Amino acid sequence: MIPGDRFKIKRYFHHKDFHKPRHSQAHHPPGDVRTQKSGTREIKVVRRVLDVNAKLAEQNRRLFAEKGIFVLNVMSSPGSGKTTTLEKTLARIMPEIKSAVIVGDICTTHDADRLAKTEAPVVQINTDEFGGDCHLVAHVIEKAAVTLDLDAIEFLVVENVGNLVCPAEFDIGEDSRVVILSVTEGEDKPVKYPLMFRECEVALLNKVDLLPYLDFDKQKAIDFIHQVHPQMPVFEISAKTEEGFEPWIEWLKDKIKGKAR
Ligand SMILES: Nc1nc2c(ncn2[C@@H]2O[C@H](COP(=O)(O)OP(=O)(O)OP(=O)(O)O)[C@@H](O)[C@H]2O)c(=O)[nH]1
Ligand SMILES: [Mg+2]
Repeated sequence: MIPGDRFKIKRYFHHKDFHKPRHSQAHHPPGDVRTQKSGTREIKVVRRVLDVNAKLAEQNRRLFAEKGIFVLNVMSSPGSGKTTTLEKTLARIMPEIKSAVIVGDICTTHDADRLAKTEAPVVQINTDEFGGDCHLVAHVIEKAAVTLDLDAIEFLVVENVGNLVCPAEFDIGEDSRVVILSVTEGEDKPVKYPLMFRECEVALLNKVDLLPYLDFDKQKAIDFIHQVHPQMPVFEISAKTEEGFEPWIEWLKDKIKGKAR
């Protein structure tokens, strides 16, 4: 068993058109990598997990390319505003852009319940019963994705598990990655968790409506982002008020249209 073999999913469908019977195309790479421990052996095992994941991510990428689906992986610390940003984003781009969501959490279906109100088909992945993986991996995404009607969507957004570290290490076959940093987290997160900011294409600086009440130095945060990822586009937004949403939505639509069949 590899991390990510351990999950359960719950599907949300609002339109019968989106319904498609699940079929078992699960990949089960050989070997129980979790049982091997310590020293150089552990390093080899970790590398093997990443190698296996990379292969499965490439399979996902080929599948999504075949279907002309643009896949976005949204990552951040817990509570930065991933779900709120997606609720507001989907409300703006649907129904023009046919969208679906995969959402990863350790426990609960709270986020899926919220996102299902957008009328996008939503698949919730929970990792709790099986050890609570703190990130999504490629073959979990594949299992969730094949429950969707991939011929009926052009945009698949994945809300990763709230965590600023591990999700950045796992390719899931996405086209692009977005990191959300909220102004309540402190300016220095990009330099404390550089991999996440290096690996993402765009950063959203969220909760700017709270700036008048905080000591947060916005320019300092942007400078830290550019220290680890020079020229990274940073969109300043409030998912609550939708301030600053236009450039973000424009960026996203361009990306989706660029991938269209
Ligand atoms: N003031 C303000 N609050 C926000 C904003 N965006 C999100 N919030 C609030 O922040 C809290 C967390 O937002 P979520 O969207 O659930 O955050 P999340 O990143 O999806 O959280 P996890 O999935 O648990 O990691 C909620 O109470 C939101 O209402 C914003 O732009 N401004
Ligand atoms: Mg969320």
